[in-house]
Amino acid sequence: MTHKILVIHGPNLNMLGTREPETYGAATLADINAALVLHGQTRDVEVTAFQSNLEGEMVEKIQQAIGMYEGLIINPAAYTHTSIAIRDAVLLLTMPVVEVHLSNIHKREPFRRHSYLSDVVAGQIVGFGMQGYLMALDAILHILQKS
Ligand code: CA2
Repeated sequence: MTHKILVIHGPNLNMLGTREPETYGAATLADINAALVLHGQTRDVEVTAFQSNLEGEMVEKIQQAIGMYEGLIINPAAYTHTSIAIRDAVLLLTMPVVEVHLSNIHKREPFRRHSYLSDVVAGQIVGFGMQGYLMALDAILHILQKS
C-alpha cells in the first residue's frame, strides 16, 4: 500500500548549501527533497515537501496534514527552540511524527539543546545531515508497519 508522508522544513532551510556547510552540509533543500522522493519510491512512499519561513504557515500545514498524510517529518529549524504554536499543532496529530535536525543540536549552543517538540514526537534524529531525513522516513514506515 502506498503511504503518504509530509516533510516540513522551517525557516532559513531554503538557503541550505549557500553557507555554513561545516554545520549543515553541502546539500541544498532541493537535494534533500529529491533524495527523500527517491528513497520513498523504493519503499512505495509518496513524499510531499513544504518549506516556510513563517511560523503560522507551518502551523497551518500541520493542521492540513490531518486526514491527508500518514506521517510527518519535521525540521522546525529555529522554531524548534521557541514555538509552542508548532508544538500545539503537532499535538493535534495522531500520525507518527519524527523531528529531524541536520546538526547535532545537543553539542551546540545551550539554547539549541531544548526542543519544544522532543517530548511530543515519536523520536528525534539529529546530527546526520541529509541522511537523517531518510532515516526518519524509515522510522515512520517502521511505526506504520507495526500498527
Ligand atoms: O540542525 C538543524 O537542522 C537546525 O534545525 C537548523 C536551524 C537551527 O536554528 C537549529 O538550531 C538546528 C537553522 C537553519 C539555518 O539554515 C541555514 C541555511 C543556510 C545556511 C545557513 C543556515
